[in-house]
Amino acid sequence: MTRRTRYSALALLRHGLGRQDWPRVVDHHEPARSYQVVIIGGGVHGLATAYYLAANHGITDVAVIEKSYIGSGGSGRNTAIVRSNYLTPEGASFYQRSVELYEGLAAELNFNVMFEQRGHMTLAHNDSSLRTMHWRAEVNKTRGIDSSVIGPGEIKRLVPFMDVSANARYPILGALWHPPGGIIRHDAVVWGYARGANAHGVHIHQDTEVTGIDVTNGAVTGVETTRGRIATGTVINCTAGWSSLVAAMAGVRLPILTRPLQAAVTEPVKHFLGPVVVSGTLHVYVSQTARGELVFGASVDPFASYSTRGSLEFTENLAKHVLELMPAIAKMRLLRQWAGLCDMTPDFAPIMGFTAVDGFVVDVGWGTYGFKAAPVAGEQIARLVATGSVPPLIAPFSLDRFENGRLVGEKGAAAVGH
Ligand code: PYC
Repeated sequence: MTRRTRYSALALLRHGLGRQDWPRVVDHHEPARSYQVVIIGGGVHGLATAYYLAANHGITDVAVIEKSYIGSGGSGRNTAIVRSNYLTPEGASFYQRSVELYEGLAAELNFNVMFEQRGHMTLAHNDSSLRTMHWRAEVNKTRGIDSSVIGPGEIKRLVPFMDVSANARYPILGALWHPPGGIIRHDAVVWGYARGANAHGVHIHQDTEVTGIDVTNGAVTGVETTRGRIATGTVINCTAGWSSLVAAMAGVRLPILTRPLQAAVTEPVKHFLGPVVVSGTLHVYVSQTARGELVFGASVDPFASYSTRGSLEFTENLAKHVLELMPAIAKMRLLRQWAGLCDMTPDFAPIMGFTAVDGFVVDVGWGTYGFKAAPVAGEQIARLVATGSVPPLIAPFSLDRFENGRLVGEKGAAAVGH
């Protein structure tokens, strides 16, 4: 790190006693006329990529362009779940690296990201989902991932309030149990990466929108922004929600449909829920935050849209499904609901790598998996840009798989049916 105040107990004491202000986490800069690398999107993917370009490869002449404020998109709207219990060998290895990076992130960034590995439990209410859980567990084990199928007795031990009796309307036959999974403070991850990148000299331009990408003779030459033109030979599209529109600016077509994903949070109550609990059959996942709120999510909305507003239909269905699982919380009040945008690909796997336009790199198509992938995507895309070659961990996720038919079917690892 070139310049930054280390956060520590001593620094806290010094600032408290001296009544000093803390330095800004992100400095303000006027956009330079050119950068070696321009990253579009100041979410956790863009910021992580900028951080690793600087920290791992010494590439610091980098700008992150964000049309709103950092973390205002999917990075601040997800339900903050981290896990690596995926269905495909490619997906499991990739997300496992992300869990490893998350485990070391607070120390790496000197920022408390509050990662709590409380375990991740995916319930099976019928034979076919139990079969998928066994499949996932076996794939996971081949990747060294701690993941196994457990029965109703063990589920009851881990989540005592859960009704595992055979009389339940949707009886619980078993679950995929993944102890390293958990939850994290998503805004802290955004700010930690931003602070790290900023300290290395990366420029983070908020309130700055990319309005065009200049391509000459098949190669990127710059971006047009609401604060002027910036020349560059490398543009990385790290957007979510608008990734296909941004790619179209460079003349690149992406097989993406954007759909909202809604979530909601309750008032805080005393702690009673340890693991993250997921029920695909009931289209719901729930975790309890450190403050005691329950955070719920469901399936993506059944239509393409760029709306980030919540709907009453979502809340009614959510309540119905949650109460099948946890009738005891019927009197809890929901405080807020919101939506984020998910860029869905045909095989539910992301698109990472080079495109037909020289210098235009994509890190997009994250569907409902984006937040948990940010550290590894940032690390690997930075490596791709720095070395000019595709790292093996992300090679399966290239755009040309939709032409050559080598899809990475990851729908079976979705938290809920979509
Ligand atoms: O894949 O774990 C997941 C997830 C939870 C919410 C959205 N995606």
